[in-house]
Amino acid sequence: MADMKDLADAIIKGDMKTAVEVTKKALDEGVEPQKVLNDGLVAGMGVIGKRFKANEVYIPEVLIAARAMKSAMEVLEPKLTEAGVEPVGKALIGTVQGDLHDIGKNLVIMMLKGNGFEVVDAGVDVSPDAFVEKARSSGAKLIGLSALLTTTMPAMEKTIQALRNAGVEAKIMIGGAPITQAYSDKIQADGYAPDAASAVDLAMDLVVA
Ligand code: B1M
Repeated sequence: MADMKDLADAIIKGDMKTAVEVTKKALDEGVEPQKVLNDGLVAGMGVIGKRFKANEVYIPEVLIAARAMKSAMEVLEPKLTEAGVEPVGKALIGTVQGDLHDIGKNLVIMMLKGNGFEVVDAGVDVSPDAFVEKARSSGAKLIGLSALLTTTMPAMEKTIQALRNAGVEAKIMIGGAPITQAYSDKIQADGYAPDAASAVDLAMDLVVA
């Protein structure tokens, strides 16, 4: 039987092959996709995050862990999205200019898709102008900005200003490890979510309720 601890360990070791195999096995055995995500993938990445912070591992180890997580997420994503039937809304989600972190953003996207949203992934290092252009071309009713670096937080404010100045009326939510509710209030986002699950609740409140 697939063990979520084995999956978390595979992510920690950056063992892509095992991470994909255990993810597939767990899904074949009927383990809830949400459990695979939280107890396996996110748990493993959380350990890497703590070790990186404590200087116990370095960027190469983090990169191979991220690569293992991404491969396993490719297996998991269709199962998470299967839960959604009719799209409940269209969202545009990206990581702001100067910031290349995409694991959290991708989780938010998966969770939104899993809860019935149609999502356009704007990618990483997205400039304010590019957000405006993608907001217009997609017609998304919800725009999500992610930032993981304190140095890229100001790009969120610039992006919000650019969107408002361009007359984009979509609701804007923000998130990422350094973001707080106070910062969200300060830059006049429509909402802040501390994690991917809360992002879904917030998205529902902003565009569905
Ligand atoms: Co980076 N990095 N990194 N990194 N990295 C952090 C963020 C850092 C805290 C590590 C540390 O020093 N302790 C630190 C930032 C310090 C700061 O600004 N205060 C840091 C640094 C400094 C850097 C570099 C500058 C390192 C260097 O080159 N010297 C560099 C910057 C590159 C750039 O972006 N320009 C860099 C590079 C990298 C890698 C490329 C090696 C890799 C990214 C790989 C990738 O994303 N594809 C990486 C990683 C993996 C991390 C850590 C270890 C893990 C981040 C992560 O994926 N967490 C991180 C340390 C840590 O977090 N402890 C670190 C797991 C993920 C699920 O969580 O993204 O927070 P998170 O997302 C959560 C919530 O925040 C929320 O939901 C998610 C799921 O629950 N959320 C949202 C996120 N976005 C949201 C959007 C929403 C709503 C909720 O609405 C739209």
